[in-house]
Amino acid sequence: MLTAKITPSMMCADLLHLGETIRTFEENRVPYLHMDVMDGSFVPNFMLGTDTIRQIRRASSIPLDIHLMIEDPGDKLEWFEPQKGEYISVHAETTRHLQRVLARIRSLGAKPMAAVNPATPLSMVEEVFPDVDAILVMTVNPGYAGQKLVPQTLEKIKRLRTLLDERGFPEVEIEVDGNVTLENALKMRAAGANIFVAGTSLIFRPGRMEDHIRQFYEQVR
Ligand code: S6P
Ligand code: MG
Repeated sequence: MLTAKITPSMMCADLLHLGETIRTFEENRVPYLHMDVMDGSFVPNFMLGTDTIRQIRRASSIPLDIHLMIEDPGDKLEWFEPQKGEYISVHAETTRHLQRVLARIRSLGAKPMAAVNPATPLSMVEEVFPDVDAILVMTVNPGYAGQKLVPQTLEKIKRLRTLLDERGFPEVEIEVDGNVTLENALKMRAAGANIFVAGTSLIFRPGRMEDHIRQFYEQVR
């Protein structure tokens, strides 16, 4: 089983205390920071721009996990200056030449990830298993924080894990994004996910972030 990792969704962080939040994540050895990029077209919201990404990269030693919820990400990849060790995810729904874009992410030294919305079948990403480090299974419809889990995505995670293992890609990780409560994380983990986007349901819920991180690692191994 691949190691469980937490990736806090920075769009949920309190912007007025961003520096302290990043310090807390560094002290608690959070492995990635999830950066949501929304273009108001593919998803009904605007979020995190290129300057914000650049600034957070400068202020933190934690590699980024950049989730591009934008039309034609292949045309805009360089805007985000992908760095070695960072994950870059592009959606199967918006990327016409998915294999080409994933290969380009890899050639830039970053870790390619293909993302699918709840209603998108896994067949949309099956042919790019050799080109990815991870598949991102959206467990809510992208656009907002604070939504409820789309329940059938749990079974989808399980099917994906089986498919990856059967096809000879046991090292390809599964990231889950949306309503990752502790309770849902346990179910997602049992289904085969290993990278967990932590938003308002987990790390940014009331209480101390360090306690939420500890509790996550104690329970979701
Ligand atoms: C949603 C976005 C996510 C959210 C995250 C919020 O479109 O891609 O990364 O920020 O899901 O977490 P929660 O716990 O509020 O659903
Ligand atoms: Mg996201």
